[in-house]
Amino acid sequence: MVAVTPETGTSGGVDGGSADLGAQLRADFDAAVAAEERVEPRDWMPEEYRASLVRQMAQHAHSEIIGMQPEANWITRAPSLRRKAILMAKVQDEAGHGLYLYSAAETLGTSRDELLDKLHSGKQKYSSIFNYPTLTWADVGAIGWLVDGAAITNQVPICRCSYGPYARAMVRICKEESFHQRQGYELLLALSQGTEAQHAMAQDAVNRWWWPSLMMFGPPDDESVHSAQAMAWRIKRHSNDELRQRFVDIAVPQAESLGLTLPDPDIRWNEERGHHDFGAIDWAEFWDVLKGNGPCNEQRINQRRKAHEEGAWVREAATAYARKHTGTGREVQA
Ligand code: FAQ
Repeated sequence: MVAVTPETGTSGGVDGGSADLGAQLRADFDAAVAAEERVEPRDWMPEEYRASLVRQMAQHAHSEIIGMQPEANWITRAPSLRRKAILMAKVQDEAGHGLYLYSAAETLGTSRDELLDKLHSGKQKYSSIFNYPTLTWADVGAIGWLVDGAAITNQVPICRCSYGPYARAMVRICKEESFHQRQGYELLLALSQGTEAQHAMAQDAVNRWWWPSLMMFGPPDDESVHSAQAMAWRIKRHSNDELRQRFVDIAVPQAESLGLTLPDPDIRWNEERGHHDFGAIDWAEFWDVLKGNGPCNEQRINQRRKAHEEGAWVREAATAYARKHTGTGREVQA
């Protein structure tokens, strides 16, 4: 991989008169990616590659921190000290994931401040899944089992993403998500095997979270505008539909072990395909949630903006502390 120097410039910014050099850099970049070499922050990369990574990583980071809200809703009402401690640890982990991902995105020349501004102004997205409410304690289990389960299915392949800092951040994130998935499964199993009312609560949560979890993988392949290029650049390794199918195939036997059903009468094993068939997803609902019309979009973003405003004093104190101790006056990122 070619490191960025004043001659090569950054991100496709090869100065006029150097068209040959530009073509060579791009050819070297394409060859290195095809050979499974990792792209590192100081390597030359096409501007579109950089922008595509910032878009996906920012959306991923935003999802982690907004994703703290639905479960945090239950911390004060967890049914036991053990459940409360587990839930607090999980929600803290999600904040940590956001931090790794914002830091990884910063290596592409963007700042956390800038990304948070774009989240707060609605210019960047976060996952559709976090716009649904957590109505009962069983939702904490359903989120762990289904939402974290879908997240792992999607994110394990990103550990092999061509961009080094993103791939490395994903290794630790996936290990933690795996713990999250198991705690959700264990929580749902306890409810499923509990009283009739507890079983019904678990079933109701699974009924509400199943379809939105399938939507997490993004639109069907023929409507996925970014997939082809992201796969060519080895940012994504599998298409949205491939990963969605993988998730369904994993979830079906797990639901059986839990003693719960999935709210889709069309799920059945297809011997010929070697996969489970499943029913049609309501894509109108997905696009509507992305437009801001989900049950909790407004609540989530308002809460996020409020938390940011209320944290201003912490950022100011950290900046003052850094000035005092480094003497450089360097601003601390928000
Ligand atoms: N929600 O062309 P594609 C988690 C947008 S983390 C909202 O297929 P792409 C952990 C997409 O951005 C969950 N928007 O896009 C946790 C694009 O719009 P744009 C987040 C969506 O990037 C658990 C447009 O639709 N995970 O859960 C969604 O190739 C529990 C066209 O789509 C990641 O971000 C959606 N579901 O594929 C935390 C993983 N799907 O940007 C707390 C990394 C699509 O042009 C508690 N990201 N869109 O305006 C990815 O793998 C990909 O970005 C996809 C989308 C698969 C999400």
